[in-house]
Order: sequence, then C-alpha cells, then structure tokens
Amino acid sequence: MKVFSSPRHRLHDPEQELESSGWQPPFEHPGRAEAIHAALAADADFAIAEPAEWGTAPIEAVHDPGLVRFLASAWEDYQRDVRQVHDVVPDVFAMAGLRAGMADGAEPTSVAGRLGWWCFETTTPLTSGTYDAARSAVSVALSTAEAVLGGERVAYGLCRPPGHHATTALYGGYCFFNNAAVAAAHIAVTTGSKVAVLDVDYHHGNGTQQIFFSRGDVAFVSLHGDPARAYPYHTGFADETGAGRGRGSTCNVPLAAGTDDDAYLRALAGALDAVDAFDPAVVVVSLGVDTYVGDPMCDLAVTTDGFDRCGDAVAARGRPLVVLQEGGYADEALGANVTTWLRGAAGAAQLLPWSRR
Ligand code: SP5
Ligand code: ZN
Repeated sequence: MKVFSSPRHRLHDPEQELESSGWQPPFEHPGRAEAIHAALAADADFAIAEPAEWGTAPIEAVHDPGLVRFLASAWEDYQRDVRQVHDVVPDVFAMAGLRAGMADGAEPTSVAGRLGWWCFETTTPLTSGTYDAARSAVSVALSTAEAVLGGERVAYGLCRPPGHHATTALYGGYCFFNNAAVAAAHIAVTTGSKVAVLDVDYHHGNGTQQIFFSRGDVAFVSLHGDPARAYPYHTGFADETGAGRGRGSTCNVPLAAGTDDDAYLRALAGALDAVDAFDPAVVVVSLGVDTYVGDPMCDLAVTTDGFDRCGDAVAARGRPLVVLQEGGYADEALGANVTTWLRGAAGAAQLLPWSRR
C-alpha cells in the first residue's frame, strides 16, 4: 500500500495544552506520528514516500484565506508584540454574544485579538513551526488523494497535525487545516464526481461537517462519542443532516460510552449504508484510532482486532479509499491499531472486482 508521510510534522511540537482546567502534557505530540511511521516502515507491505509540494490554493478552496494568512505569521507576531513564549494560546474568544444586538465585528488588528478571532478553544497551541507542519499535513492528504485518483484502491496519508475539527475559518481540536476536507474538495472539483468523507475518529468532525453542510457534492458521515458527553460538545447530534443543496448529505451516529467491537461494527454498517446511498466515486476516511479501548482521552472500547474488522468492512463496500490520519492517543498501540486497520482494508480491497480497482 502507498503511504505518504512528511518529517515536517515534527515542526509542530507543543509543550503543554490547557485541557480539563489544567496544563497537561500535550496528547497530540510528534511521537504519535513517529510511532505510526515506525510500524509502517517495519512492514514491507507499506511503501512510504514524501508528498509533493502543494501551494495554498487547495487550502483556500475550503478555508478562509484570512485563516491561512493568520497562521502563517501568528506565532512570530506574538513573540514580537506580546511576549516570547513556546506555546501561543488565545485569552479572549470572539464569541457571538459579545456583540449581541450590535453590528458584526471585524478581524482585530492586534495578534491577541486575532488569536480569539481564528481559534475556538484552548487545547491547540501555536508553536514556531506549526504553520509549516500544518501545510505538510495538507500536502500529505493531497498526495494520498492523487495516488487514489491515479488508480490505487486504497492509500494512506499519515497526516499530522490532524484536521477534522478545523472549520472554514476556525482552528482548534489539535487541527489547523482540515486535511480531509481539502482532499475531498480537491477530488470532487477536479473529477466532477461525488465524494464522501467517512469520519471514524472518536470525536465529531465538526470542521468537515461545517465545510460541506450546504454542499451537495461531498457527503459527511460520522460515528463518534455522543456530543452530549464528548468533545466538541456543540455538534454531532443525529438531527444535523445538512442544509440547502446539502440537505440529507450529512449523517451523524452518536455512540454510547463503552461501545465495543460488535456494537461499533453494527453502527459502522449503518454509516456505510448512508455512504452507499450517496453513491460517491471515492471515500475519504478520517481515521482516528482514539476509539481504542486503551485510549487515555476517550471512552469507547474498540480493540486492535476490531480495527481489522473495521478496515475490512469499509473496503468491502468496494469504493476507492483515501485514508487520512486524525486522532489516537494511546501512543504504545498507535502503530498496531493503524497498520491493523489498513491491513483489514487492503485484504478486502484485494477481493474487489477489477471494475472497482
Ligand atoms: C483530532 C482529535 O482527536 N482531536 C481531539 C481534541 C480533543 N481535545 C480536548 C479533549 C478534552 C476532553 N476532555 C476529556 C477528559 C478525559 N480525561
Ligand atoms: Zn479524536
């Protein structure tokens, strides 16, 4: 299987994150991608390459150019204008209620103001190399998409930082640019075919949902911890189904705490039925393995063997797969969980009729 990965991910190296009302060691750190890379590199069935260099145009096809501009210089602006610090985090968020009853605000001119304009939460610090790392993750996603458009039945992009929480104009949830959304939009626009994003990360892919909510060409189907208890808390409920041209093309399946392999696979079958109903030419998989029973942040109970069954179930539907890394925080199990999912997918893809290859 073709795999794309960039060493530039290491340039995003937070020292801490403000989570659960305390400064914690970052859950999302370079060792995650290093662990996955090591497992793939040790396995002759995976061929790892670096991505091509892609410009900002595919990013600005789904994101506000102002977000790109901000992320390109925010860390340095903060060092110059506020103070010199490793991890840069907002103080004041541009919540709609601050200007209730007034005209909409405009992007502030100060970096302190701009941080709260473009960021929605506190767990996602900017470090000196964050922008370069985030750009590399998008390049990984686009090169993986190109491999599938070139005829691969399934290819994997080791995206880091992840992407699915980033909306059109907001970063957060460890995500800066929405790698999966950039890839899905690129495929949809360059081929004229329908695309589905299947998001199996533990957390609702609020960013991907928002980007495509009113579009008819890209469906969003997600299984995740019920936002009644789980981050990001404000989206991912079953009654969010799309709007306008996207009406009916968003599907959310909230899951109970403790969901095990059998229950997860039943829910996944329902989600795959929703994908099939949309009949996309390509499926972009937002692969988070934070559904793992041993994940330190999450509360589902999928096992490593369960990931094999999940990859198999997704690939058995017969559509080409662009598999992109999102979350997963059980560092010691990441390599096995990701390679097992991919092996499950490759095994099923092997059995597909030629017409689908
Ligand atoms: C890509 C991805 O998986 N992003 C997840 C971001 C979640 N970050 C903060 C989660 C806060 C939830 N706190 C739960 C405490 C359990 N010990
Ligand atoms: Zn997650």
